[in-house]
Amino acid sequence: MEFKTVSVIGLGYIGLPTAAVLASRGVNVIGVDVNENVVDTLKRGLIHIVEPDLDMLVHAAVNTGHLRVTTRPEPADAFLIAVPTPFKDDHKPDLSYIEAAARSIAPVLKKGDLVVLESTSPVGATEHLAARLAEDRPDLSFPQVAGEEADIHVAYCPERVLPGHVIRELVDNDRVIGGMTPRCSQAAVTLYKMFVEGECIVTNVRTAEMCKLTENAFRDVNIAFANELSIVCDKLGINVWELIQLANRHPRVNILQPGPGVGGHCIAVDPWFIVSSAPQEARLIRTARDINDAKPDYVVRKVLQAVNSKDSPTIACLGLAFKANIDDLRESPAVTVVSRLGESIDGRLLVVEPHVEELPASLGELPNIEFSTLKDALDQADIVVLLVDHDQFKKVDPYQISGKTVIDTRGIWH
Ligand code: SAJ
Repeated sequence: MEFKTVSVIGLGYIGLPTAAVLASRGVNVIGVDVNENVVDTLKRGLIHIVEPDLDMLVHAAVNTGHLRVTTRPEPADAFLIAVPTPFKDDHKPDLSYIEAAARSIAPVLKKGDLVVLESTSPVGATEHLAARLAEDRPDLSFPQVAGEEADIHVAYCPERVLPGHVIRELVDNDRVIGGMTPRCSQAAVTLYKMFVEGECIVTNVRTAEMCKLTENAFRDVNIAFANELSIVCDKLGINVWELIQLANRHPRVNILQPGPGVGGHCIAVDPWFIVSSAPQEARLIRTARDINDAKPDYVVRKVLQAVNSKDSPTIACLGLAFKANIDDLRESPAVTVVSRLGESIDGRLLVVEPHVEELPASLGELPNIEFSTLKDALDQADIVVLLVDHDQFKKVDPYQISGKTVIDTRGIWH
């Protein structure tokens, strides 16, 4: 099987780097995104997201002509679907972007094509995708009916890259590949071997879907354990970071770090896909979500207690991103903490986030919240709330915070 042209559907945090890496291997890549602004930006060789080294790679791919971007799918030998899978208000997965991707590629599919779903998805989503494609293309056969003889090969292969290290991890990480039939898996392995140096491990489609959810649920449960420990330790007057360091000296213990909550669009979302598939059974996974989701409010209560003993204090809030050294504020617990503090405190809040240019709109609307430099905030604050462990904050000199009430949710100054 040969893939001369590969189409990547969805040019976001996963689709765009994947398209660019494939193009850098000499493959003709057609990048498709429904957002015209994104397509216009990319056509100019620029990028709309922040990820180290991605700008150079995209610029080169567009300049050499190996990456072409458009809003409408065109024929290709393989289609990689990397669209968002958020959840709805009730925490049930929203598959509408996958369905829209299926509708958009169905008209250009031809016999022999491979379709791979990369979006993090609930178990059964790939079969759902294949069913939608079959509905729109009754002239072609699909694996759910034709098995190994199908005209179209369908597989699931989850992305597992860590934001901030995407380009390296795309190439180095092992890939789990679940085809709807062994031949589908084989086709997908051939495709990924064009740029993946890690191992491509084959399984069935439902196991591959569950594997991705399991990885992120495992991390969520481990962080929930750390977050619960931090609350227990507050009650007992124990330094949780020292405790975890000591416990982790045991050869079979590896506890993650407590924080102000779990953010981003993966770890805080994906475990819900397991819970919604097995609500009675997935009790630990649901509890972990609840514990992590409740952590921002716990931090807010701690700050309010500190405020109580002071006369209209000035509060420095350090960090808004969902984790260290990135500019991504999506689902960030730090933003939740600042916004709740802004609503409930009369005093001034000086917010420092070195990775963005201005406050997000939701915070800018509150009159008592100001965007500040680190120096100004530390000079003026009575209370310092550390929300993100950015490198800049780790370098703060102890004298800059001495005499102030410090609430360090990440344990960088403990
Ligand atoms: N966090 C803690 N304590 C920790 C580790 C993380 O509070 O010890 C918090 C972070 O501050 C952040 C959140 O958890 O708010 C998530 O950060 P993260 O670094 O754990 O994960 P993500 O969301 O950046 O990326 C994860 C990764 N999954 C795993 O490590 C199992 C990545 O490999 C996945 O590709 C990505 O989700 C994804 O796209 O699913």
